[in-house]
Amino acid sequence: VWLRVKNVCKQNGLLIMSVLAVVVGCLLGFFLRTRRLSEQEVKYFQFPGELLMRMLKMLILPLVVSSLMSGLAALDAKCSSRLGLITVSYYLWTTFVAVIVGIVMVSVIHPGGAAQKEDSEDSGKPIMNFPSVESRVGFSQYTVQTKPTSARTPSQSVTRPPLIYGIRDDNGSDVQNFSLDLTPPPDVLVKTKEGTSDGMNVLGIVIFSATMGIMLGRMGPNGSALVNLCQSLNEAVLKIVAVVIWYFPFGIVFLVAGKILEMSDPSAMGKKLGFYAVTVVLGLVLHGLFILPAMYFFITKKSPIVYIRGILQALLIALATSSSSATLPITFKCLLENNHIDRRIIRFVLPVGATINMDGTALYEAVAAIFIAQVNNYELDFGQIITISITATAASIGAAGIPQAGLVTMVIVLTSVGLPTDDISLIIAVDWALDRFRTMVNVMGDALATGIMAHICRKDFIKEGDGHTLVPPEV
Ligand code: DAS
Repeated sequence: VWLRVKNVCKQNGLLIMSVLAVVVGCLLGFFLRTRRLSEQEVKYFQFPGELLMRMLKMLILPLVVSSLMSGLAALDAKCSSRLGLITVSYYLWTTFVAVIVGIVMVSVIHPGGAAQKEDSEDSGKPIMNFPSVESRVGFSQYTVQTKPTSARTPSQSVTRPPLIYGIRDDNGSDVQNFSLDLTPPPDVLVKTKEGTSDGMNVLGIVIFSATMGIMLGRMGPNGSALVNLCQSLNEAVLKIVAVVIWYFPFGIVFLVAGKILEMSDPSAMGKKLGFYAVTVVLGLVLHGLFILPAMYFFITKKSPIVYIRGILQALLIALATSSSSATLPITFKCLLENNHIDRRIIRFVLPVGATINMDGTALYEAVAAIFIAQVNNYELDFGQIITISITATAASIGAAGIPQAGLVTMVIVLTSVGLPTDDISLIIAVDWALDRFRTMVNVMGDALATGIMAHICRKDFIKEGDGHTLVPPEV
């Protein structure tokens, strides 16, 4: 109990400091706007916030690579049974549905304001040119290059070799074969005011890590050395994230104030942020309180209301701590004692869910990415929307069950479609609140999935004794 109290106080301490940081950042930003600072002074002032963004970017790759590889490798070792296969398929399906819900909500509500065809050169905003997509396959530049776009002229050398590519004719003529070229074409790299920031080859890295994780799992003992290395790396990175998170409040003050100094119309942005928060919450409510319970009802033909009542305590801890990992023991206890789910099912489905199943995070990252595109007046094409769907799903799998992990992996989604990652500072002001709601949906998704798997696999076990002790046939 003491540990739980200490943990909740620690989280609330972080919450209170985050809220205070946003308030202080806003007040400071509006105050400094009256002081008419020079551009150089604004730059110096923004540095602590920029430092926070660089910390997040520094953590992205080790966090995603290690959590994907260790999570999927561990999963695969147990995934020999029907339960594992159905569980992973169900998790991927609900995460993708959550992303689609988010995309529909943000496209209908359009919180970033109607796209005006203003010339972004004049507004001092990052200049970004999305490639005119000539390929007719899926999501354009990031997967299959059937024809070099006009931007890919022979003289423009790509800044980094693609992770995976086929053989192609480099003199700018048609591709001889399909090339799986995951390098963002030069014209998609975001050209900020200072120069060209690099667009990370994120999709390739995510695909590589996921594939490697599954392969390592299939290798059994031969792959255990690398799996252990990834697990240690993941734990080390999570400890660094836990330290960085305590820097958040300080960084948030300068990020929020620095953004307010830059904005041409802060009050309009405040309104857009309000609509953005409403869009996220509506999407989370729709997915968490309607779609997921509906899936539970149609599969188990049991009342989701009774089931959800059994996990209310876990949902409240998720709201308080904004950490699905910290909530795990409570969720386990609720499912075992209140919902009478067999512990063998809980022991497998729940930890896997806390690792790879984050519907709330996936929905949130898709909404946030499209909101940032709207705020920057960029019309995303179909290929980029598909890319966002895939990277938001993958980023949520890579996100850890700790506070504001979704903010860290957000960088993946933004860079996969060449959006300015610095605009994360726009949404950071409300992230501490939205994090709690998306964590609740993450926990809800894992708990309902456990009930569904218990129903689907009920025939795989022989009831014995008091009817709750289920013995698998092989025991
Ligand atoms: N707070 C994370 C969790 O614990 C979710 C997120 O940051 O998106 O699930």
